[in-house]
Amino acid sequence: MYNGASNLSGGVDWAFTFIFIIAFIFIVGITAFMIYTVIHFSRKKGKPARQFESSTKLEILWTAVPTILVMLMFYYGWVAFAPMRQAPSDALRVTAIARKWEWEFDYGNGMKSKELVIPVSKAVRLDLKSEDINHSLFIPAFRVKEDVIPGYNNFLWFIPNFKGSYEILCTEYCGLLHSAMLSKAVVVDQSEFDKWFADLKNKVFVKEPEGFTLLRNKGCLACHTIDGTKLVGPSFKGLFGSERTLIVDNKEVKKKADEAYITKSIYDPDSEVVSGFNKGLMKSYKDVISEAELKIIINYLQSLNEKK
Ligand SMILES: [Cu+2]
Repeated sequence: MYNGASNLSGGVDWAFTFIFIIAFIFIVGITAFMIYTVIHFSRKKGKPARQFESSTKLEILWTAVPTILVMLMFYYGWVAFAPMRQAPSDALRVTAIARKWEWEFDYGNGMKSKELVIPVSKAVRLDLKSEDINHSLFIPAFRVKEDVIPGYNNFLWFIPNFKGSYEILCTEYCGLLHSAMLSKAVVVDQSEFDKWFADLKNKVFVKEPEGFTLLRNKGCLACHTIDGTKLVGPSFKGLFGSERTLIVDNKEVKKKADEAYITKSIYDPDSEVVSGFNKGLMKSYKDVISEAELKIIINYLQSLNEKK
């Protein structure tokens, strides 16, 4: 018997195969019939043209056959689709968070992971949440895909059949680094999962600096790193107090990265862009980051320089 990577993949594959076979038979059949007609009924010398009236038999046939085929396609599609909307109530529930441009999996109680680690042969329900714009979560091997829309509670579920690592993609174009919005579903034994889960729990108690939490939750780390890696925007490493070369009105200007500079960079990012980076990629965070939060972030950036 067919055994796909998830409990849902068999139904999807069969619906696809069924539609494909019918489409294939029709394209070959219609093309062959067309070629035959062109040759057989072409104008020949001495042969008068014949006129045909309607044929009830033919009309019934070409109405009934496509109707049956389309209803069968609908049936197999429905049989595959209906279970996708009925998640078992005892499924492991994880919130999948989408933001520009990363996935995060929230196991509750502050336990978050960049990869979806799940036990094999157990139902998993992903509640889909977007923190900014429309995304779409796609796990090709499991044949599951759902849109992740801000303000709308969507979900998907599946039971992974085998251990292994499977790709997770975003399939709704969401901006510059859309193609890099990737993660993995790692399917492991129950015992291995329990161990991983316990580790995750322990990590929650190691408190991260408040400034870092803010940078992450506001989405800053999608474009800026704290380890010196250059992404869409400059890294935060060594930023505070350094001399920056900026492009202001097409002219190079040198400026020290102090409190006022960082405030301006966050609230009015396009007015001064660091040389070598592009204008228009960052919106103003005036409505997103309050002044109190800004203070915490500035203190954190300052602290990045203190520890070596
Ligand atoms: Cu996306």
